[in-house]
Formats: sequence, C-alpha cells, structure tokens
Amino acid sequence: MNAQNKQAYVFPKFNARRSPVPVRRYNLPKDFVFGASTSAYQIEGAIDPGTTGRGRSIWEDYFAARPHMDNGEVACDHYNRMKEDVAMIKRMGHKVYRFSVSWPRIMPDGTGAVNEQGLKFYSDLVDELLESGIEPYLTLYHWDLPSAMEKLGGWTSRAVAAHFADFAEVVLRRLGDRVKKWCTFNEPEVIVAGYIGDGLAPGLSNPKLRVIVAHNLMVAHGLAVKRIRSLDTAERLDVGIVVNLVPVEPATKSATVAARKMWQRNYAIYLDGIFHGKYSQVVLDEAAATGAVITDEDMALISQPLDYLGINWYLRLVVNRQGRVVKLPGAEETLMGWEICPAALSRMLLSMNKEYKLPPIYITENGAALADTVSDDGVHDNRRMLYTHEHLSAIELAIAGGVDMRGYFAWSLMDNLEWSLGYSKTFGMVHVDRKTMVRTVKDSGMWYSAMIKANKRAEANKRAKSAR
Ligand code: GBH
Repeated sequence: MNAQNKQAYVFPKFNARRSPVPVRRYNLPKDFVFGASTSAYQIEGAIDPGTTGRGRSIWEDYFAARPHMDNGEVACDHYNRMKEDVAMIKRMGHKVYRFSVSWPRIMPDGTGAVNEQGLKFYSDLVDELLESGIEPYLTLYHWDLPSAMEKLGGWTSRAVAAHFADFAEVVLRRLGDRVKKWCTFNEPEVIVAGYIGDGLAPGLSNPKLRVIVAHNLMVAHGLAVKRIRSLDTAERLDVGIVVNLVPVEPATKSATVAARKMWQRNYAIYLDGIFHGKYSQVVLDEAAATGAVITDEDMALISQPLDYLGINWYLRLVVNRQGRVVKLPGAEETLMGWEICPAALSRMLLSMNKEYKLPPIYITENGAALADTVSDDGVHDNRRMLYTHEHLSAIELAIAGGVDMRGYFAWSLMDNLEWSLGYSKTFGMVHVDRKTMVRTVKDSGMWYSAMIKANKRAEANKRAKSAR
C-alpha cells in the first residue's frame, strides 16, 4: 500500500462551549493520566505468516472453524498504519497508550525462535510513542495464544505457564530499556471463559476447567512477575496485572449470600489470590471437586507484591436469592446488554479498598458499544461522551473516599474487532471506516481531548498557585 493514498485521520470541529456534556476539571490527584487502550489482535491485522513472519494464534483456529464470522485478517490495519495512529493519539492529547504485544507475532511457535520483524514492529511503536510524548503501557497477553501452545494444553498446562515467562523475558530484553509499565495478563476471567464456554477462543465448553485454568493463569502471572523482577535489577519497572471486575449486587437482602458467592467465584478469585495469598472457600471447594492442584508454593508466587492494579470496568450484575441474574426496572443497557451503572464502580472501589491492601489503581478499560451516527460533519455519539463523564465522576467519588487512583484509559481508542461479535459492536472514540480504513475522531473523542486539556490546565494552575 502506498502511504500517499492513505488519508490517515479526520478531526471534525468540536465546540466545547456547545457540548451537551460538561468539559470540566475533575478532582484528581496530581499526575493522574488519561489515554486509551487497544489490543493486538483487535487492531493489527497483518496475520499472514508469509509476509509478517507471525505464527498462528488460537483465534485463527477459532475463526477457521466458524467461517461465517468476521475475523482479524485486516482488523484496523494498524500494523501498516502505526505511525499515523500514533500521530492521531498525539493530536488527541493522550498522555498514555495501552496496547498488547502478540505472542505468536514475536514467537511464532510460542517458544524457541524469535520473529525479528514482529519484535521490531513493537520496538518501532514504542519509539514512535516516546517521540510523541506518550507513555507506553504494555500488556504481554491479551488473548492471542500461539496455536502451538494450545496443542500443549493451552492454559491448562504448567508447561505453557513456563513458556509464558520465557516470552516475557524476550519482550523485556528488547523493550525494557524504554517501556516502564508492564502488565502480565488482560482479564484472566475472560481467558477462563474461552475454556469453559464457546464464545471465545479456544471455545472448549468445559466448565470443569474453571479453577484449573484460573489458577494456572495466576501461576503464569507469578512466574512472569518473578522473571521481570529478576531482570530489572535497578528496580525501574512497574509490573501489574489487569483484571475485569463485575460486582454482583443482591436484588434483595436475602440474595446477599448468593451475590457474594458469585463475586468470589468469578472475580474476587484473582484479588484473593494476589492480595490475600489464598482463595475463598467457594473456590477451594470447586478446586477440590474438579481436581485443580494448588500448592503453598503457587500461592507465594501468585501473591508477590505488584506495583499497580489495572481494572477493566464495564458493568455490574444484580442477582436474586437463587443467584440468578435479574434486571432492575429502569436499568439502562448498552448494545452488549451490559447495564450502565457508574455508581456501582464507586461502591466497588470503596469496598475493595477496605477489603484488600491495594497498590495504586488504574482503570485500564472503560467504554461502551453504542449506536453512532455517521454523517458528513462527523460521527455523533453523545451517549458515549456522557458515559465517560459519568464514569470519571464515579472515579472522582472513589478518590474522595480514599482510593489511590492513578489513571483512566478509554476502551477503545478506535472501533475494532469485537472478537466473536466482529465489527458490529463499536466501542471506539474514533470511528474506523471498514472500506477505506479512514479514522474519524467521534464527538466523544473530541470531548475527551478537550477534557484532557482542561484538566491539564487546571493542574498547571494549581501547581503555579502552590508555588507562589
Ligand atoms: C474487554 O472484555 C476486553 O478486554 C476487550 O478486548 C473487549 O473488546 C472489550 O472488553 C469489550 O468487550 O453480562 O454476565 O455476561 C470485556 C469482558 C466479559 C465484560 C463478559 C462483560 C459479561 C458478563 N467482558 N462480561 S455477563
């Protein structure tokens, strides 16, 4: 493709004084960062081994068996448009950018040989970000397991956990001089979902694997953290993990126990392992029933201190006494059927802060699939603007209540492959035309830019005042 016939991105006009959602400063700690998140398979495209040297991932296997679905062959063509995308992020005023590296792009077989072309792509991305004044937040694993690793048993296998730590080392040796923020896994709960259900790769539909996979992922996390720290002798790097948390709230008082159990089983399992060094009784019972092997040594590995915790926030659930999910009257949902409930985010953060000794927290993903109106003068998505404002206000409340919040990343930078749902559900603050690949910053993206500027100005004023 010729660089000249790529019109990179469009910035429509945005008048903050006419905005339906306030552009205001939030009460945030000094150095609170704003940016957006993406993941490798959802945006890169360029999965052809012949031209890219990339190996096969479980997503190619998944889509090959489901030919009626959209797949990641093209995605956002980010692999070929990386520089333009970084220029766009810079122009939007983001200070940080969260992305993931693709294991099969870097190590086609998951272990052994390294694909220099793949590693160089990420090295160039990091250079481009740093030259643009944007800090990279790197995630080692966002769901694209090399097929060769799945053949070894995937995340049910301890050998794969060990290979993951070796992969972490390869990436660290190349990028550790420039990337300071490291994350092992994106959303262990969803990785588990690919083994117990069929909506995500590898789609094994085996409910008995829940604790086996969850625990093995935690071991892999622990091994990678240990490896990174052993190489980071100057203690320069920040290492963390990203979990997706969905608080489960009881519909009535009598549903309290059912709600608590569901939260412990699906979500708190990761927090309990990492911050308490032990799982709750519900999880231990399930482990015993399904043959998951959990040792004290594992728990020591899993509970190593972290520099930060990333939380991906999308929704809350409400359950009845039987533990069944119920919808409260008046609840507003996105196109995913997920309830918009920012108040539950504040509540969850405040209660977690009491229950665990938490490191600094980032909201590493937050966003919504909503209907956008594409027209000649831009892409209109007032509800997404409001959604973002509501969630920033919820974070502000948590901060006022003493939670140590350090940043916010919108999901997503741009419309991308929503996994098995294809390109039909759009979460981006930037619209991507599926035919031309032209990026157009949506109204929400323009609002977000204006908001970031307003908060930076407020911070600068505050600093100037205290210096006087
Ligand atoms: C994130 O996962 C991913 O990190 C990202 O790749 C993805 O594109 C994005 O969110 C949008 O989906 O209502 O009980 O069925 C989201 C994880 C897992 C959150 C399923 C909501 C549904 C719970 N999601 N969960 S339920």
